Amino acid sequence: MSDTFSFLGNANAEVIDDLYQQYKNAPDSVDYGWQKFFEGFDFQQKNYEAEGPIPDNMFREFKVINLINAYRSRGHLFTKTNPVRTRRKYSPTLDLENYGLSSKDLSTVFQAGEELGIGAASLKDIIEHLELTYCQSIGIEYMYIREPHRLAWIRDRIELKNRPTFSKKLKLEILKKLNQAAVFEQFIQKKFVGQKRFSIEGGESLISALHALVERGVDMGVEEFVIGMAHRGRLNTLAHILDKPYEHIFSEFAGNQFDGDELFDGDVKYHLGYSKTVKTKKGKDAHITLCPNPSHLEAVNPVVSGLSRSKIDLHLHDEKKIVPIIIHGDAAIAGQGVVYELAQMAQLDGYRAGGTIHLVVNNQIGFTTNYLDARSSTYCTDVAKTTLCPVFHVNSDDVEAVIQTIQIALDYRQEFNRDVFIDLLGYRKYGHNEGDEPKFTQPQLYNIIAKHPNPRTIYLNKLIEEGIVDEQYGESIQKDLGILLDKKLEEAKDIPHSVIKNFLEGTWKEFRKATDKDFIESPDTSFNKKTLLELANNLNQLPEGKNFFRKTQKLMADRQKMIKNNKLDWGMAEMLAYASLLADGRNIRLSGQDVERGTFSHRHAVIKTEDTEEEFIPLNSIAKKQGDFSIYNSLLSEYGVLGFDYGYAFGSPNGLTIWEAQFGDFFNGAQIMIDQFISAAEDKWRIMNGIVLLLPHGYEGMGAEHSSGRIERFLMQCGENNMQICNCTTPANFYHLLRRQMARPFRKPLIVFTPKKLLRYPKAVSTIDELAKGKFQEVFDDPTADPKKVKTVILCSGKLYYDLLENKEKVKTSDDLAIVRLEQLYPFPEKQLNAIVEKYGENASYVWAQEEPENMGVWSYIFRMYRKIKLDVIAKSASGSPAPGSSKLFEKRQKAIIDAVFNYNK
Ligand SMILES: Cc1ncc(C[n+]2csc(CCOP(=O)(O)OP(=O)(O)O)c2C)c(N)n1
Ligand SMILES: [Mg+2]
Repeated sequence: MSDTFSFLGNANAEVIDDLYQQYKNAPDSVDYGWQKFFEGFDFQQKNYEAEGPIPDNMFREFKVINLINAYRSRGHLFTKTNPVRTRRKYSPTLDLENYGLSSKDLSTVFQAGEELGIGAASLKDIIEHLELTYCQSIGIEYMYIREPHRLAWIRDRIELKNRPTFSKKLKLEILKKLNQAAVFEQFIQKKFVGQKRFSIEGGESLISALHALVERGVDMGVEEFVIGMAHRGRLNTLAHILDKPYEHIFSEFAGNQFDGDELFDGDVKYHLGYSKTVKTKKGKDAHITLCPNPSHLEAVNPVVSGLSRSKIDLHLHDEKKIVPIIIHGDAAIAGQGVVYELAQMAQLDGYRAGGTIHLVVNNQIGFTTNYLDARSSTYCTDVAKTTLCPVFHVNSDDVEAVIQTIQIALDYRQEFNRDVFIDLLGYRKYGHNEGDEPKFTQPQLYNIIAKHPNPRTIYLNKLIEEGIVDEQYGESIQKDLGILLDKKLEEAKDIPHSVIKNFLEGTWKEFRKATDKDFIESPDTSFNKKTLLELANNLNQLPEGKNFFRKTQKLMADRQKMIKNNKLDWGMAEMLAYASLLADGRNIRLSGQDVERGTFSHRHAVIKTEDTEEEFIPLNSIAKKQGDFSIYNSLLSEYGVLGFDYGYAFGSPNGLTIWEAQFGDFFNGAQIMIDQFISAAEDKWRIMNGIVLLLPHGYEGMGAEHSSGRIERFLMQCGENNMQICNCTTPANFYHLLRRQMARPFRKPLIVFTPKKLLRYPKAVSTIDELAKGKFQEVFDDPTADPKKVKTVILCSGKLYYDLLENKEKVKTSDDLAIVRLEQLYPFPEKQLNAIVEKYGENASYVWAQEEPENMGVWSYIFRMYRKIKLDVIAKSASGSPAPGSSKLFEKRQKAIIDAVFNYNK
């Protein structure tokens, strides 16, 4: 660095110096203000000795520049954004003295005003401009943005255009929306005393913000909005943004059971999803989807992103036509790690959704916990900085500032397709819910809040002062809405059952709910053999004229050989399942850690050229007309990524959406998605989802981790056909299972425990006929057992079968043993098992064998599910961890299981 500006003595010198060098090379490449500034600097330099002292006025110009930059980067710390509390004190302040200036300089005219676009101006005017821009109701954090054009976009937008004018018409509209937000809450407060509604009072301008977002968005070409939000303000959002009829909301308050279905458990009113096409004031359509939301805060976020992405991929084909909106609480956004996971996903190829608008309903409290105990960071939004997203902190009592912020944020999002955060600083009028007493924990604050006028009153008074409306107007809009709400409450009394309107109704209209009968047997999933062979051939061709790694060429040759020898391994069957679905026009999305190659190097769905690392995806060139195959190595997250793919599957019921865990164990990082969504969504929200989870599972002496995908946890959560749990032993069965997922007129989550050892195990192969014909087999009987000789029927699942088979083939005296495999654990294949029992008779002994400890695996589940026979168990003894660390100990225990099986009844 040259030291032209080193006298400034801090980081700014370096920045200005760089800028100066840039100016020297190409004057037009720097902002106009800086051009003028450097022109002046050069002029001064020419007129003084080059080595001579910097003239005092020049020196002061730099100090003013320093001050301007201080406002830009620290101004947000000194705003008037908190409606009910004085802010914490930060230093250094923006006082002149901290920048080497004093009140004596206030009337001096500085060239540095050019930098702000106001031309040469007195220091007083410069400061006034800075105060108005950076220190009123909006605080802006953006100076850390590294791309100069994004930074300049925000700076110009706020410094040059930060004086919005709202027309009288718009002001009346803003008042109307605030009136709706406030009066609706007050009405419910009166009519449903003490009932939980998680009022938005104190943050009513959220509704104004969302309304402005939709109106402006549609004007800019946005067609859809996908919203994820928690409890706070949800009913108000449903009523005033998604136009959910008041009478339906009131009917739910009355506690009516949901329509029709006794088996459908439903959920509390502030969790249900909803979607609707609403009309904007210009008569244009806006399709808005509010995702159903579990209590588990922030869990819905990746679902919103995934759903939005599926809409982009499948029908919008343009990130600018959809806006994902996530509404956070201040405590939740700071405390929940999934927020960080999603922030990291936002710009990744496989997980981007065009930039999310994050709105924080910052009421400065989480349940009873003060913000000082809720985070270490200054702001609850500080996670935004990890990915250098701009953050706006706005006083939510100043509704015009809120709307102005929304406009900038939306424009920024549409320009750059990046995430943007808006921190709406308000308060919570009541306790956490309406039955809660906040004065137990925040007596002082709630004394202040009790006296604080609501945002509607504040805005009404502002408009009265401006002469736009009078007091009577305010009273009349309040009264009119009250009359309407009374009428709707009466109408609600005539609704016998609450109506649950399926969110994503249109997307799912061709699917029906599954019944018990659907699971008795699997549908035919055969596929024309000739076409399958053609697909297999196309799949294993490398493109001409490209340079591939020798081992890759061998891999393709080996796969060709597999087809010739009619012995298809696991990876091949998986690829053919995909190829056959793609050839039928289905889209497939597969995501997870290292899925492109496959953790165990068995998939190779993405092949790279050796010299340029160019990607080749064979599955995308298997047929002239085919569906899209998308595969993405994910970031190292389970919760966020599974949530995203689950959301994607919501939007893509006609495509196959798969998430694979690196090892089955690691799904537990995404346990929340399984508990809150995958296992329970249909029962709570009456929505289906066809997500597939591939969880590598099996005991191979790798230690306590990497062995178990925790089958027991999934089985424990099964009921009412909520999901399918399978553990296949043949490539063909896995192939049919994947095809089955698309073959039925309904969708159910599918959890597949996938093998590791079997990926290369010589006996775990299938023929092309086994793929081309038939269907998924829930149970495999022992193909060699003679029922007349069998005394013991071993029931098992997964890879243990092959360990037992090896031994059976070794031990000649095992004719009295049948080894039966359960390939599907849930829905429970009762009919198929009954046939087994009928075949081997009631006198045979039935034993469940598993390699997991007795307190894990399938044992306690099958013991509960199949009570018609006496069932014994062979398993390792109960244990705290799934498997031992020592491979010797593992082998010993594994042998003990096998010995116990073969010595049973002897
Ligand atoms: C993951 C999770 N942990 C705990 C809770 C229980 N809980 C419900 S609301 C709430 C406070 C949330 O505070 P904040 O995010 O600021 O939202 P607010 O209620 O203030 O709008 C808590 C702790 C929850 N729902 N989810
Ligand atoms: Mg809060």
